Amino acid sequence: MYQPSLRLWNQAPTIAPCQLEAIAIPDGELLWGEHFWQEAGEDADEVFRRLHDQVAWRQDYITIYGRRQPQPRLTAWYGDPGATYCYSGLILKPRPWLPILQHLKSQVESAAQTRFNSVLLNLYRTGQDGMGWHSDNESELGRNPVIASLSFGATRRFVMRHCQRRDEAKVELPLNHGSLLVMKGKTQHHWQHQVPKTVKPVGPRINLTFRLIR
Ligand SMILES: O=C(O)CCC(=O)C(=O)O
Ligand SMILES: [Mn+2]
Repeated sequence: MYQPSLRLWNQAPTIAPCQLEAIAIPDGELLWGEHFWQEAGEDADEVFRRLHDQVAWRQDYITIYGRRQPQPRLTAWYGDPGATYCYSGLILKPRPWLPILQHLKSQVESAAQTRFNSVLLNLYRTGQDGMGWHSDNESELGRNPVIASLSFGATRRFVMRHCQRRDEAKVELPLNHGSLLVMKGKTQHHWQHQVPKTVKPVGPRINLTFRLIR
């Protein structure tokens, strides 16, 4: 699964406060909880089912090189009133919080020791759904945003590359059922990330990225 040129998540992790492991990368800060949701004593399968059934999933369209095409995944945007988010030419007005999302938010806030007011959800239906290279660096996220990424369902590869130093080894994390990855500090200035498509048969995956819209 891993390529030798990649820096792996489990190289010399150190335990940080809030029981997440710090992963050392240049020009960025990552915290990782491989079994975050299970360690919180919660049922990850049940969360997947509830999110799958209760979230108002939508198919958005984006224009790439003049061609309008469906995003290769379903999405949803929830948050406090006024937490409007613009990315890839889309303007997302928040839906009001569902109880399940409020519960997830409070658990993640206590682990990441910060406050969030919104969440972007992605549903990757099959391996043909994915997300291309990008940074979460929209102006409404502020200068050094904390992005907390919670995953349920099938494990997908999450790959990071340094934007300025292409000789820097890529970082790859298998974002598995119940895992939490927090990206903070200067990470969004210096790194891009993606969830590559795969021809391997994989089941559905739901990812939530909690954010603070300023
Ligand atoms: O699905 C993931 O793990 C990544 C999602 C992501 O990068 C985003 O929503 O901006
Ligand atoms: Mn992102």
